[in-house]
Amino acid sequence: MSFADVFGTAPDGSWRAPGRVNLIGEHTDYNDGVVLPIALPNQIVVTAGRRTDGLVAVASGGHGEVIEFPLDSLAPGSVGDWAAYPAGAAWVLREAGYPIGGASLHFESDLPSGAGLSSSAALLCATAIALLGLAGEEVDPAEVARLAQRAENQYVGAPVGLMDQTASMCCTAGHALAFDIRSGALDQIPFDPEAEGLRLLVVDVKAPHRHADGEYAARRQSCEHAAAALGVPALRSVDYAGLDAALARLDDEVDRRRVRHVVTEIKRTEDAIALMRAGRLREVGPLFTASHVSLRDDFEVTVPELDVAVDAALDAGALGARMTGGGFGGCIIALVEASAAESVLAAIEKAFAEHGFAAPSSLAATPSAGASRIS
Ligand code: GAF
Repeated sequence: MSFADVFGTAPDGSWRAPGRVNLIGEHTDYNDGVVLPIALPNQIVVTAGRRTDGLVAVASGGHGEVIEFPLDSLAPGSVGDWAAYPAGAAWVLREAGYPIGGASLHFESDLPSGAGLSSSAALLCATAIALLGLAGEEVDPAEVARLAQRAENQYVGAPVGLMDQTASMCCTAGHALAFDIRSGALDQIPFDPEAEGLRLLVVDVKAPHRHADGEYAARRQSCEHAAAALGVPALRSVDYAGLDAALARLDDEVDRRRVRHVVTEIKRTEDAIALMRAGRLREVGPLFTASHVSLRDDFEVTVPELDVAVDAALDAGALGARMTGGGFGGCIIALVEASAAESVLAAIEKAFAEHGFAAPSSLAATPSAGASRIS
């Protein structure tokens, strides 16, 4: 069903916000670190029309069910389920003083949800730019990302970092986004694997998310606890060269492993950015693999499906492979020679069948443009 079918009026415009995969720099964003995502071609499209009754009305996909909520009485937690995201976007814009009004919003998506590809951030960002667009407001994309993160933290109650929203808003086609969270610097790094005879595979391992929310919050707490014990504002302040000395000052064995992941991951991300800037993408492969090992053994956010997919990709000749996103399910990425793409995918499928896992699926990893108005 279209916007007109659901709401009986013509829309005033449509906007889009993409999902992302992170090339490297996992669980570093809430430690003031560095991340390197690309936006995907998969996206959420919102078609929107102004309303004069002070309501926001949202409808999703092919069915006509409409959820309505009054703008004036929005408060954290007041709207639940998937509509919490558009409600959170409306709430945060009002809190920040933007003069947004009532709206009818119709969402369509080809971005799988629950696959670790940032469908939540895309939903928040798409809603935010649509509401701002209807109000005639021009807002810097990085600022929209910060507002979307605030909505996810404070309205939805998920303690996520700033990577996903910034990727959805600020990525550009043909580039990976080197985002230094501490300085706020956004650098577009040319990323064109095909030009070097390579391909980036994204494979959804179709694992059900297991305790993802609680485990994510626990990882974040552990990092904050360790930073406080070390007397630094965030783990970014722990120098790679001083890592062993810092670890020796921590009593808690689990915190020590979490810190080792974060500090080594920030170093790997900086190294990957330098290699990509120098046109040496092939050499990034081993950094991907080292990242996965660290996420598996020190940060403990992988699940068997992610580990089996990575191992199968490497055994089949991938230059590097790792889980991407928050973990506990989701996707892996693998950097492969273009000529090996089919055989690496086949090897992952075979390994999944042997382990009795649900069949995985793959997506095109074309580095795409961040959120924008369509019409
Ligand atoms: C999730 C979060 F939303 C991000 O902020 C980030 O922490 C990521 O997990 C791990 O790198 O996607």
